[in-house]
Amino acid sequence: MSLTLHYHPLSSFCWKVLIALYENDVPFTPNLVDLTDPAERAALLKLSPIGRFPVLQDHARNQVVPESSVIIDYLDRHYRGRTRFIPDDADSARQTRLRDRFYDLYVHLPMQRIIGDRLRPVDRKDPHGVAEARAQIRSSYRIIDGQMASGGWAMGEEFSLADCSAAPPLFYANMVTPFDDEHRSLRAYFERLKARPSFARVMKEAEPYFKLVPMES
Ligand SMILES: N[C@@H](CCC(=O)N[C@@H](CS)C(=O)NCC(=O)O)C(=O)O
Repeated sequence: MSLTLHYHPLSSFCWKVLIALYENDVPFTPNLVDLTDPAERAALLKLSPIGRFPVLQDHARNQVVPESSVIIDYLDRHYRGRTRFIPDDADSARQTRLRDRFYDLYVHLPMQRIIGDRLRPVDRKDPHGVAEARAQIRSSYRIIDGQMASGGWAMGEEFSLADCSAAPPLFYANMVTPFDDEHRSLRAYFERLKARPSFARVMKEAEPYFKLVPMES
C-alpha cells in the first residue's frame, strides 16, 4: 500500500486526517505510534523532526508529509476522491484555508492547552493559561454559532477541509468547556458532524482508548 499514516487514535490532529482519508475511502496502512516508547518516538523524529503526529508517508511518491492541513491538501491533490477538500476557485480556497486556520488556532490549540494542563503534575499547573484558553474557546463558540446560523457545512453546501478541522477540536472542546445552551447553531452543526460517516467511524475506532483521556483537572 502506498500510504502509511503515523498516528495515534486519540490524537485530535490525527482525527482530522483520518476524516479526510475515510471521506474518500483512500487505502492506507495505519501505524499507531506510542510516544512513550523511545524507539517509536525516535522513528517518528526521524521522519519529522518536530516529533508530532500525524505524519503521512507516501511510499509510491517517496514523500513524507507532516502537518494535518498540509496532509489534507496533499491528499486532495494526489489521492483525489468524491469529497474535494479545497475548492479550485482561488477565493473559495483562501476562505476554506482561513476557516481551517480559525479552527486550528482558536479552538484546537486552546483545547489542547486545557487537556495538556490536566496531564501536568499538581505543582506545575497553569490556571491562568487554562482560563485564557477557556475564554478563547467561548469566544470561538460565539463566532461559530454565528457562522453556522444558516446550517450546512463550515463553508456552505460542500463538506471541506474546514469540516475536517472543526470536528475533532469541537468534540474535545465540548468535553472541557461545554457548548452553551443558546448556541443552537453550533450544537446543530456538531450533531451533523457526528452523523457524518467519516467522523462517526473515527470516533468509533477511538472508543477503546477514551479511558486514557484525562477527564478531571
Ligand atoms: N500543527 C500540527 C499539530 C500536531 C499535534 O499537535 N499533534 C499532537 C497530537 S494531537 C502530538 O503529536 N502530540 C505529541 C507531543 O506533543 O509529544 C498538525 O496540524 O498536525
